[in-house]
Amino acid sequence: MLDNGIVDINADGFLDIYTVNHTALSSLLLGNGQGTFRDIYEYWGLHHQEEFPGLEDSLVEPEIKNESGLYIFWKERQIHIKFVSSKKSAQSVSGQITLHSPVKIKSNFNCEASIESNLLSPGIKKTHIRFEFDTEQSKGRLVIQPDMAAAPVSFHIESQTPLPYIRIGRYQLNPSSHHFVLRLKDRHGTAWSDWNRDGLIDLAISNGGFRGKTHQFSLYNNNEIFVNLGKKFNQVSDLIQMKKTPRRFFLNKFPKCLY
Ligand SMILES: [Ca+2]
Ligand SMILES: [Ca+2]
Repeated sequence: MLDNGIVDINADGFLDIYTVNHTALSSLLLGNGQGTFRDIYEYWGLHHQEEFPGLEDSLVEPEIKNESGLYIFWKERQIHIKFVSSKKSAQSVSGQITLHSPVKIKSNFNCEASIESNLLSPGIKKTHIRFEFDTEQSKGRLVIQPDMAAAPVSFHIESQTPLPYIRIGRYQLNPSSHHFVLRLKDRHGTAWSDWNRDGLIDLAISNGGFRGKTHQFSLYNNNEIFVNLGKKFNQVSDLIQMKKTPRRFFLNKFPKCLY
């Protein structure tokens, strides 16, 4: 756990707890004043990516009940793509993954995968991975480890794979097209204040600096502000156009930025 906030989130007089830890699953724990807490993170709209709630990194794999599909999820800072099929198929299950990060293929079981990297700028690589699962087999898995877990990950799955077959994150949600982007936040710190003075405490989250290369990820790496609506938080960072930009560099040594 990297940071936490201990505040009365739901204004019932009892202190609650919110935790952040880089790209990992957070907790939003409502206290009852008796020393026990109820985790409501799943329900209050603080997911890393609105399109794919349940994408956050976890130590636990989503439960897969041998239902045929291409399961894509984060586990222990690695992207897992798991192929499950109840019958052999002549149709290939293949695609391409693009990341703005150096990447290692940690394992590929019943899956051919190859890396093609392009140097995007000093220290940042744009990496393409082509993969194809052996559909003669009932199971396969590709595990890749990006150097920067919060860098966006673009998928293009070939169109012969039906969209309901593609299942993303803990909730195994289907994407709306064969091209989709997964984006985890690199959440570092929290601050709580009743920003709009409506009696409900609101939340600001600071995100990491991509090792001093924030300017190359400016579309994805802004800090976040959430307004508390009572039983849900509403992301308003874009509405107030809060942008994170590098301000200063340290003497040409490690390119650390101040924000
Ligand atoms: Ca409370
Ligand atoms: Ca408020």
